[in-house]
Amino acid sequence: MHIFKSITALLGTSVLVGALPQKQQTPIVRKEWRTLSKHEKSSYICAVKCILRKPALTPAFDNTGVLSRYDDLIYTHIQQTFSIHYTGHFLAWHRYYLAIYERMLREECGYKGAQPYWDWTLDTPAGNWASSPVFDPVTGFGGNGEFIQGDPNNPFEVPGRTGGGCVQDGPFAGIQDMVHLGPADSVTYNPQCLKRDFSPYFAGRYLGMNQTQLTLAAPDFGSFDRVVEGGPSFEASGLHGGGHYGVGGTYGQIGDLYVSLADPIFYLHHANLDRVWWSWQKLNLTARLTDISGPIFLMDYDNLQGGNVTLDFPLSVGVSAADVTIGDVMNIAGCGTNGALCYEYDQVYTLQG
Ligand SMILES: [Cu+2]
Repeated sequence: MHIFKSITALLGTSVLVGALPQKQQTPIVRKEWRTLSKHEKSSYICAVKCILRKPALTPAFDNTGVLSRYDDLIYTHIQQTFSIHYTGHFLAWHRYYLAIYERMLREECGYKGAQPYWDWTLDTPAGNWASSPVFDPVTGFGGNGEFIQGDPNNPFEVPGRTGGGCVQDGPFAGIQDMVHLGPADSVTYNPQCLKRDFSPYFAGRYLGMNQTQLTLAAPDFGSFDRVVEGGPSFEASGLHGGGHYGVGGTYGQIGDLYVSLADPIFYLHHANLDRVWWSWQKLNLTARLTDISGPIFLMDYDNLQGGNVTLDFPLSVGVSAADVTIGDVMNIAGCGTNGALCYEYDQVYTLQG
């Protein structure tokens, strides 16, 4: 975070695309992937490919793996990994981050639509997982990686994993240097294919409507966030881990906490997490537009290292946009008057009684 502050000071404000993600007055509407037309799907994927090729704004360093605008975002996520997960601002940070990605696709790559979301409840139970339209080789993001034998004695093996190698089909198959960064926090150039390691079992267990309802039923933001994020172990997962490990398993990039966004499906998964948060907010909107809590520091739920975040807590996404506060992103349809964001969802989840 601090490194970007000094870079911004060095380069002046010209590298910033603007303080707010969208300047339009009417919210753009995010829709579910499978409801997009064929043309909308291909123009989204085309814009993703454009961002993957656009030169990075992050100043180059020795052996840099930060080559593209797409990498700019991965880099800032790597830098902040331990300060934006298992904290009170986890959802707010990722909400802002996603809006910046959406803006990059629109303003830098000519994409006309809104960021699509992936309602994974539609692809459960486990038996439906691999045939999700999101994984379609022609109208989606391609499917699983080829099967790689794992290590059954490794406690970090994701239960039910079925792949682990390079993706075999779809728009990102066969690209030897699709991913430049990682594994984990490595930022030196390391060309890799995109890997996936589906766990239909994991997805079925943590991404169904039962888990979504359990999440929506949380009485306050603090408990809501903890149900979404779950605990650090596989058994304690929530919706967040369900998507990461259901697609990424042990060996796929999206299962790697640092470089998870190297898989473009990350953005559809997180859009749906954001939609779950917005659905929860809408159950009692007036109160929940300002309901924020949870620790400033990683897993510091008892506040032994610091306090809880508040609405004026700053969020930084590095070179791609100016800092905002949590308060700026509480309303997704603020449109400049009530915050930094200006989008809506075509549908939200409701709490089933
Ligand atoms: Cu993250």
